[in-house]
Amino acid sequence: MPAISRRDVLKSTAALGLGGILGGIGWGIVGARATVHQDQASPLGIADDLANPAELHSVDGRLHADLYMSISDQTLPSGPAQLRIFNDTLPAPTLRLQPGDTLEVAFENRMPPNPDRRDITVNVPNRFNTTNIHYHGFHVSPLGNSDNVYLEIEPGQRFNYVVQLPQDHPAGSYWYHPHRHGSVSAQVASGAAGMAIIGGALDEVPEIAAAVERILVLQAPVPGIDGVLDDEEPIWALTAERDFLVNGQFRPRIYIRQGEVQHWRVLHAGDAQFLPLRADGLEIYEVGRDGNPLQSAQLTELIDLAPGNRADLLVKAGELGHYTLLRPAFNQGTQAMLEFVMADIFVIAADDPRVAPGIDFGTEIPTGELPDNDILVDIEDDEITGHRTFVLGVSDVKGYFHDTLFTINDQSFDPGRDDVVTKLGAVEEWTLVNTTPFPHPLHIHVNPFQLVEINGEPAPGKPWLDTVPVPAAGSVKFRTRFLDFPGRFVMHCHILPHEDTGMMININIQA
Ligand SMILES: [Cu+2]
Repeated sequence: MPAISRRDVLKSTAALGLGGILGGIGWGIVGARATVHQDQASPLGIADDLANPAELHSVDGRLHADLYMSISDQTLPSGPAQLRIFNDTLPAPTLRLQPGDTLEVAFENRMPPNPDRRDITVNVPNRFNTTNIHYHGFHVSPLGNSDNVYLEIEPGQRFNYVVQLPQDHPAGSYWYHPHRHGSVSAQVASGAAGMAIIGGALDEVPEIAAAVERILVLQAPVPGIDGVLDDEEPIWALTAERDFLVNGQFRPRIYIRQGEVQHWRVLHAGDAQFLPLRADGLEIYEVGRDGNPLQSAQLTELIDLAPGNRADLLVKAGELGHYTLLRPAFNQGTQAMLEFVMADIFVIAADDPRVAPGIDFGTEIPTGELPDNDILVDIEDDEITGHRTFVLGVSDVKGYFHDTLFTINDQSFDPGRDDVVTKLGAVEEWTLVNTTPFPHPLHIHVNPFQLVEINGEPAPGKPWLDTVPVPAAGSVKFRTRFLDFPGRFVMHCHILPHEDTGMMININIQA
């Protein structure tokens, strides 16, 4: 049994009464079955166990979320901070959806007017109180009031998003975060992010369905020097993220019973540092990446997440004792990153009385092939309709932030330029070549891609991803189908200070 059963959800609906979180900015739904709200809670019911974030569940094909962004008083390990975040929570609520659902987000920008006085120059961080929302990894329209990252929602404005998921939307772990060019790094570095889960595929594997599910949203909010962040400087250095939080908690405790297998959905919602993760003494099997199932469960010692990546893990506990979820020291390009402990893990007795009654657990790891998401079929050579190469670079240009412009094919971002124009239905192979001494995690909107090569070598398992680290002075090759949704969207570096300073292109898919 999963920890959060349908029975619990129904109970929570009854407790809240209908419409407990119905926002009602113009949706006109009265008395219909409301989106279900579930408070944050430990999946084991243990008081000091890591709580899953609060959740909103779709009902009868519809999820209505009231979200706002404000400058919120929070306490970080480094002290009090004022953070630009959604709904005053770190992280924002998890959105739990099914393929075919309609997601309605009634969004309100509650931040104060922008204080900027200088002329706005594209590719210079600016107007930190202007925002929007991106549905990262969703295969949905990039137009209008859907996943449109060109929107600029100004302080005091409201906006109603309607995001229609296709019936064959791949299942998996996704997320949402602001994406307004110029303020995306400041807001994501503040902690504005939440998980989004689309049901199906992996969830139906019996061994995974039997596992208690944990959500781990990893973030390291960076406060301003004096109160609210009003300058890019505090987040510019790769080492700016110091105290990583898990679901808003610093170094939380995670409980797991002896012999238990838990399903961890891990989201890297930080803005710059990579997160290699290990939990020595526990068995970790990766079963999905960026929401998409791997071919089979892979036993691994090190889970390597770039900013934006998600991993679905099965974690199996052995001997009783204390373990850690650790980010070991490593080098990100030429920058040495320090080791730190993300969480303490306690393996407790299978019948530990602290666990709430009736929370069963699975003990098995699936051994066969994992189910595919239907539309993620291997792209073979004869399907390719075009090839392109993109060179990632950086240049010194006076007048820009730190005299730096990040570039793709020697150009920094221009909102008015179409860098790629192609037809709906095109199937392309793209090579990304990194000329810099740092890795850049490239993310493309709307359509996932199949990674086929890393540094000229075949990519093991050819995984489907939406964010791929391009190694320092290295390259990757991926294949993608531009399906279902015409319109304009972007590909960019998910080290977000790099995006805000130019490493992004426009892709225009013509019907
Ligand atoms: Cu980058």
